[in-house]
Amino acid sequence: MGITTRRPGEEDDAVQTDQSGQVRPLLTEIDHIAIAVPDLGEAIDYYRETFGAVVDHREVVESDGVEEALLKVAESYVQLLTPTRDDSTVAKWLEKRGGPGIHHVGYRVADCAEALDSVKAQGFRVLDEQPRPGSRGTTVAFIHPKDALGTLIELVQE
Ligand code: V0V
Ligand code: CO
Repeated sequence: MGITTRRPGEEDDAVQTDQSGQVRPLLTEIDHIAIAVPDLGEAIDYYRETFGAVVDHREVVESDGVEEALLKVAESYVQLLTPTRDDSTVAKWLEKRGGPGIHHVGYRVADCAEALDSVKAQGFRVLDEQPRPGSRGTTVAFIHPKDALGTLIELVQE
């Protein structure tokens, strides 16, 4: 499974270097922490009343069966997510878990296709074979949580 060790000097597909040989990490920033909730309005109220957080963007993402409210925190977002239909994977997740909680982490990348190819080349399972549209005009791809230390990872290109 996911964890491998390498000896010094061994080839490492995941390490990208720039022209001067400096290591260039694929993940550049945390784009968002996604919290799945059964009631979006209540979750927005909680963040506003407790922390003074305001909604920066709202969107229904039909392909994923979710509605989101993005709260901006510095250069990152809290993505409050709720299912829009019973067969949404987020509905299934909430049902199984029995309540709200962290659903996934979105990491910003410079080039989603490049990052996805690197993950695939290392043999890790992905949920999107090709980058696809995410919310607010981003391009995204998901990595399977079973190949990512139990965390559903979303690669996000702005
Ligand atoms: C499921 N598992 C998780 C998980 N969801 N582990 C960590 N984090 C999660 N969020 C575990 C689950 O406990 C099972 O482990 C195993 O994976 C298989 O799960 P399952 O219950 O059988 O569920 P599946 O296979 O029907 O769906 C799970 C996956 C699905 C991750 C494959 O949620 C998916 O394709 N997600 C990608 C799309 C997505 O999440 N869209 C919503 C956000 P055990 O019990 O077998 O050990 S859309 C979004 O954020 C957008 C658009 C954006 O930001 O722009
Ligand atoms: Co997301």
